[in-house]
Amino acid sequence: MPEDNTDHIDFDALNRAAISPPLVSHIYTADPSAHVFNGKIYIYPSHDVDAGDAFDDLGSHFAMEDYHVISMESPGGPATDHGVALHVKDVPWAERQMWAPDAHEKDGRYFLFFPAKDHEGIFRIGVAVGESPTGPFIPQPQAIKNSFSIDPAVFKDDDGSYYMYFGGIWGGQLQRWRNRTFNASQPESPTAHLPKEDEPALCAKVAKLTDELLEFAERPRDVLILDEKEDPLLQGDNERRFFEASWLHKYNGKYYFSYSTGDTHFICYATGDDPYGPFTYAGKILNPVVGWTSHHSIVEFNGEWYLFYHDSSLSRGVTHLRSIKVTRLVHDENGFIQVIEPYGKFRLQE
Ligand code: FUB
Repeated sequence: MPEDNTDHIDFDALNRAAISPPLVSHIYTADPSAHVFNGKIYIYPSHDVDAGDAFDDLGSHFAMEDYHVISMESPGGPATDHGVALHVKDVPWAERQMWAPDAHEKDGRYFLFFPAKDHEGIFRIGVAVGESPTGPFIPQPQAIKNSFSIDPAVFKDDDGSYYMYFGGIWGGQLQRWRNRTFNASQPESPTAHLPKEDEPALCAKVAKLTDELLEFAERPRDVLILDEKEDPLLQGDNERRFFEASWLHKYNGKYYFSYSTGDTHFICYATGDDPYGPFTYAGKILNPVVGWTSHHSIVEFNGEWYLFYHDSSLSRGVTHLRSIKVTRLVHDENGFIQVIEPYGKFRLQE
């Protein structure tokens, strides 16, 4: 993931125009997965730090070590940091890079789902369990069996089933799992092992979780995204194909799968009639933010919908030092989501 060239940006003007301030500014936070538990908003973000690792296209500069939980009584209100909820040193199977997490609740217990590189440098997804939405969370000794790649997002359907959506290309290693085992062959370039531009794009994955929410109940399946002709999106369709940052929400009986397009910096979505898909591409949700990455969640609170997202405005463009934000999200009368401009009329220019 290359460092942004942000020399041309007037950050004072951009921050004045931004539709949301950072929700917290005493630490850097990113990848906000928001949920409503017991009538209150809990956000499970990455905790960005500057560990001094050089920028590269595999995201080595995202060297996060722990997770904090942030809570809010309402989207406009103050945000409370509940401190360290889980640290990598307490996770036996994990070595580094605590990337985008998510959490869910079942029967009064709370489950933190998180990706990290194991001792072989392979991304896996783990679970840690707590008695409170703010942790602390006790990690399982092993990662979820047969888990791989990054960015878990857990959706609870109306029938009580829980599904995990996950995956990310380039630094997220999804392209190395095309044949069900990790392809360790060189080169380590983030774009090696990807399909060709005119081939179907790599898909995010989805798997139902077991009743205990500690393992996959099935082999992960592809989250297929179709175009308007019902053909799979192609790998070369960079403005629409899946890159990372899966999220699933349900609105008026439809399933909305949203995600980041990575190197084109959009949050997009596709809709379907089943949690497994297929999904049909439906449009953009969020235009590019400052910083290379974009990552979000969508949650309903008191009858309104909200987009939690991040940008690098507080760090004045440092791609791995991001801040979580929130804004209203509107589904129109046909169920389409209105596109959000993160800085109003202020435009990011190349
Ligand atoms: O925060 C590290 C990585 O950056 C996340 O896992 C991706 O989704 C991107 O936001």
